[in-house]
Amino acid sequence: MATERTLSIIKPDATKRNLTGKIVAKFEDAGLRVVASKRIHLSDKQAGAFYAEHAARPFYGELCAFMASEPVVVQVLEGEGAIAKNREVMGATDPAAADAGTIRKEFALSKGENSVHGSDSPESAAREIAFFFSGLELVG
Ligand code: DAT
Ligand code: MG
Repeated sequence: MATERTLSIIKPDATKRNLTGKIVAKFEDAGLRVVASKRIHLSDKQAGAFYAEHAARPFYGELCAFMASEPVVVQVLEGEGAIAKNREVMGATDPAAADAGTIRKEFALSKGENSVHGSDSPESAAREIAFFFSGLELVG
């Protein structure tokens, strides 16, 4: 499997509860490497642009407001099969359905406040990394 990069976001519910380090440790323990990282506070508009693919879903307004409610930590993770590996470490969207040991099982509060975002395909990863980072900020 090829070395890949994926976009990870530690969401407001997790930064607020001071869980950034514990979440990054889960990714690092799985063999993923942080090659870019920053803490930012999204505006409602920026959150809306990032999640534009979900604009028609009933929870879109709530999702954007939540993502803009507190700071987030956006990171690029690199490793073998990083896109799938990151999703595996995150666990299912709904923490009630997430496997034991996953970030969402251990830390997520609900389907909406679920602690982490991870790109779901190579195309999403490329778009989402470019949304937050310039090439200069990716330090492999
Ligand atoms: P994922 O984050 O696992 O890729 P997704 O892309 O389907 O899940 O949805 C994006 C985010 O939207 C998700 O992390 C939390 C929120 N969301 C999804 N389904 C929801 C629902 N039924 N109710 C409230 N929020 C939801
Ligand atoms: Mg998704």
